[in-house]
Amino acid sequence: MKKKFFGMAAAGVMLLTLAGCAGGGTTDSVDSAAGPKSLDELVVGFAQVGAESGWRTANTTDIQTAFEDAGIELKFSDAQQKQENQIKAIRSYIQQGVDVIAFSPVVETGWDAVLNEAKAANIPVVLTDRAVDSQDDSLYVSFLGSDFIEEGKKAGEWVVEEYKDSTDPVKIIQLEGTTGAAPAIDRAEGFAEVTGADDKFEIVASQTGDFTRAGGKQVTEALLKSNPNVDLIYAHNDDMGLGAIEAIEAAGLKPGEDIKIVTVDAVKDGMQALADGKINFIVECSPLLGKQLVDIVKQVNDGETPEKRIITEETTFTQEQAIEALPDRQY
Ligand code: GYE
Repeated sequence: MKKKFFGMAAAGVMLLTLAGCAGGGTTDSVDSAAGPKSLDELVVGFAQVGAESGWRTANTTDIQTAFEDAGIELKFSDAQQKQENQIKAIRSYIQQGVDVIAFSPVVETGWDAVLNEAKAANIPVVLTDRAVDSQDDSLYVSFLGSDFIEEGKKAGEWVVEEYKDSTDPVKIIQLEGTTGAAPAIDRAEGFAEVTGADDKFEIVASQTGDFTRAGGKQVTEALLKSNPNVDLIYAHNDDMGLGAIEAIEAAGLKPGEDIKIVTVDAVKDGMQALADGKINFIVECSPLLGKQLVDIVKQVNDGETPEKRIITEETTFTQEQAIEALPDRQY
């Protein structure tokens, strides 16, 4: 065991040395002169956002399972929703000389420095789930995840349809995801684009609940006091919607009836609330990215160029559809 570890470490040093000889820092793919490694020699470092939601937990499990099934070693770190922790984890993966780094950036901006360090070390980076806002797209080999603007639009389209016969103003509270995170920015944008076409739709308050249940509850409690006549809550994820349900019930109102709720994700707890009529509509966002991430790692290892942008396929759910889908829902 010890011997094998030493052998692997020595191979890692050799790879780094070779990369150095090849003039590392100028390419964004693995040094092909070293040839593909066998899968049990590969080491991938994954820097996860945290464990803020049901979606995130399902995403972590799916990624860990996929790498285990593929027989590829996965180093895992949880940044507890802090960018500085994620940067530290990425730097440590660079130092350890992993073969590929994958991460889900907690916020969009502020990654260029650390991604340039990975590039200089010739370690390919894969973005999973969330995007970075960088001018330089040579800093990552592929971005695998959902189209969050599209998700926001789908939420908005349901709202437009639901209130199509109403001439009264529709007062909306928006529970935003983590400030500066791609899904928070884009889900707000897509929703505003669709509902903004008719000025009867009024976003009367919009605040972050940080993608957590506790955050959604707390923000809703406070916002219901200043906006007692709200018609609908648009939450950027199920967990915040589930928190909002608690706050609405505590205020003596009926979620799904007195105040309608639209969310994004479609995790089991959200789907149950939709089936129970407490949420009215959910836009799906799939956390099952593990197998596709493994495929990207294999392609990079084989010296192939993965697709730069891989968009996850997703659907939407009404109450009837949730009741039908629930028994087979994996997460
Ligand atoms: O919707 C939310 C999670 O980045 C798509 O992060 C992900 C989002 C997901 O906390 O529940």
